[in-house]
Amino acid sequence: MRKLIASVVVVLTSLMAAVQVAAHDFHAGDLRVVHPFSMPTPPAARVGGVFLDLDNQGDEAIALVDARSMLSDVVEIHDMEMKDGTMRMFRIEELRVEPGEVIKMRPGGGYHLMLIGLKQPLVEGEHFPLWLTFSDGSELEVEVWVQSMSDGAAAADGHHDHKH
Ligand SMILES: [Cu+2]
Repeated sequence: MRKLIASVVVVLTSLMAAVQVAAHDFHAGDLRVVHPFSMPTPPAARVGGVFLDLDNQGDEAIALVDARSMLSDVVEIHDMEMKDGTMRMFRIEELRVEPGEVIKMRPGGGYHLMLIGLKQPLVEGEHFPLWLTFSDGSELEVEVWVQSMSDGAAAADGHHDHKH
């Protein structure tokens, strides 16, 4: 009987794995950093984007103030705006997350982290560490998954289903 239950559990677990797109998250106190991902880059690319969700589950605002990676000279926090009919991106000093707020970074617009001076291409399926610094002085190491936009966005959004 015990063996039967064990195999049922195994089957259920693999079914669930097949339905859900894999996601991962990290915690810095009351701040949850959900599913950091990058899209693969062409061989000669000098920049790459990192996308993640910042979910402030605490009572106080917190801001992302810095980021760094071994794969690029610098990592900047970027936002985007429409100017004269074209989308341009620009660096911001910090990204503030209010209590209860979830900021979702997605390819194609808005906030993102920019790897500038990329030392090697970002290859589908690979992972790399990224260090985030927050306004309370804390630092968090997260693992960035390199995956195509649809996979990365789906995984990050799937992770938020319980909130809908
Ligand atoms: Cu940018």
